[in-house]
Amino acid sequence: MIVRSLSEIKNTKRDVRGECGNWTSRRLLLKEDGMGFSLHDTIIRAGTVTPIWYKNHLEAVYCIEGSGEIELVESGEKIPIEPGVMYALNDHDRHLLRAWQDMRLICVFNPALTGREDHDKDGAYPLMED
Ligand code: 9YT
Repeated sequence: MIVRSLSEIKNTKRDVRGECGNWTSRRLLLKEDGMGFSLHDTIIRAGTVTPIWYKNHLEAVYCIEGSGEIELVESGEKIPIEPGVMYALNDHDRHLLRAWQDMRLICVFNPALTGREDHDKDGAYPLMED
């Protein structure tokens, strides 16, 4: 069994700050943990807008703190995000993520991230080999 707490991964390689400065992702489970998905406790900074397009991954996101919105690029639809709301990018949906307040999001990625992935110019993560 794996038991891991947020406090023990702070300031380790599992604590990743996006180059854009908009988010910090604390990666509780990674590919090396063998679960078939990765699990992140992510903070999105208030006042930021992050373009995201996970072409290579599926992501489910559950908001537990703060507020913001998703804007789907293709349709223009805007979806409010607040504690208790989950969204799943089951169609690799290209979107803008806006945070009105600091948002704390629990994120699950399939396939699992390997550790240090950061967004590329399109807001995607590459598929990494170990
Ligand atoms: C919601 C979202 O995708 N935010 C960007 C960071 C990402 N969730 C991660 O690596 O934890």
